[in-house]
Amino acid sequence: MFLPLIMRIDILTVLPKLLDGPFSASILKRAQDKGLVEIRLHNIRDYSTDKHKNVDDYQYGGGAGMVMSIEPIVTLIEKLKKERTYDEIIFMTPDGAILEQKTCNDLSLTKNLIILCGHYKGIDERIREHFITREISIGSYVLSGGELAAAILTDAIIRLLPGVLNNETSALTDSFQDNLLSPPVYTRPPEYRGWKVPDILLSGNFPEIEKWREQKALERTEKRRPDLLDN
Ligand code: 6GU
Repeated sequence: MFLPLIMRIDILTVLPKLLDGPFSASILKRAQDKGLVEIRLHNIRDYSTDKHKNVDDYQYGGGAGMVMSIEPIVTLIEKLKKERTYDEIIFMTPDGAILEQKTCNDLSLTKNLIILCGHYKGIDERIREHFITREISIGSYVLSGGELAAAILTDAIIRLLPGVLNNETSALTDSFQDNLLSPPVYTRPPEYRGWKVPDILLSGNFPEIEKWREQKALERTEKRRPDLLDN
């Protein structure tokens, strides 16, 4: 079956090397090989007009930490925008909205995304004001840069695209899609060191197995993530 290109993601970074790995193996690689998604890494430094190829500078008002400069980033964004229309220009930053499955679902329905990876003390605020449409954090802790966060966001989006996962239903049964954690799973052997697989899973009684799974998913969610059940 022929599946057309669904999505294009342009990632803007000062450390493209950090992102070579995550996109060159397993599901993300296969999705690109199948032509379902095109991921392009752009080195912001290539757009610096500075004689030392600097992409950051001291912050106005003083204070520790360099700030990513406006010019190279805007040059790059405007070059990309000439070639296609972007649904979102996302900035990866610890002060963004915490990433949730719902956001990944929404973004998986878009066509063209730019993801800008932050670094140093931050980026010139004018980039955020005039270009960024969405700011995303992957959790309440600080990373050295936005690259690893961008890889996580990209992974979470791409695995939702039709044709990416072998079993198309499997993304639908993920933890979080129904606000429940997944139930425990087992494979062979049925007994290992006396540790047995629950009898129900070997029973062949599929309606009962389904009930058991729902029960376990609910128990696990109540115990570990009661916040998911609140809404
Ligand atoms: Cl998106 N960037 C950085 N630098 N740190 C983070 C983050 C992003 N999300 C959580 N911590």
